[in-house]
Amino acid sequence: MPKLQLYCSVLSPYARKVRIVLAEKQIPHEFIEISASAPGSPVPKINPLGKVPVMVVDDETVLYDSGVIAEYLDMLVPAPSLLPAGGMERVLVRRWDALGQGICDAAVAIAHERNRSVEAQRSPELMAKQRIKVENGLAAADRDIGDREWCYGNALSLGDISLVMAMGWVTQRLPEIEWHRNLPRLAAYRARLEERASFRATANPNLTAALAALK
Ligand SMILES: N[C@@H](CCC(=O)N[C@@H](CS)C(=O)NCC(=O)O)C(=O)O
Repeated sequence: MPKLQLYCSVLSPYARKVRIVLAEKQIPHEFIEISASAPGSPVPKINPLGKVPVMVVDDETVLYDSGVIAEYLDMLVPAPSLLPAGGMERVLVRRWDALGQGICDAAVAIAHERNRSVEAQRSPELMAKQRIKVENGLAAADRDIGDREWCYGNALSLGDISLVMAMGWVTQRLPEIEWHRNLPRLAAYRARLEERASFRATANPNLTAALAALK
């Protein structure tokens, strides 16, 4: 097994995705809690994009972003498989991954805009535009998953992991988007997955409190 070092912040939803993959596959690794943007952070020296998660393999190969790291881990430890081996099946699971990722990107953009210290610089148009992406993305997930247990096939995949990390972040950071009221079926899918050991182990305490408030 190569030496694996994961640089990430426990608050990062993208890092949570990687941590769930590591937990599902029980892959030994060193966890380095770090903020990407704190003064003096080593992250920009490791990842030219200055973002977490970043994985350093055997002190030489740097991997980013979360999707690439997940793909590498799935190759390194094939069971349980989180990505079909190839063909259209793999493409479709990567598309689910992209949907979760895209919902999360839009939610993070809203939060960044809202956190601008100068109120006059905040753009309500940008926030509204990103909110539509979050809402449409969640509605598409609800429609396409329907009553099925998993977003693709008969087992957990990277698609489920990305979707649930995105739903978790939206619920926790943008509680005004009350998506779970409009999409109870999708909310039940998420609640079931959040009960898995790997999801519970990677939920931050605030998220747990947010979930408890929903019950
Ligand atoms: N597409 C990237 C997104 C990573 C990302 O945006 N991470 C945030 C933390 S949640 C970050 O490091 N932001 C710092 C920055 O953009 O400067 C992935 O999936 O890994």
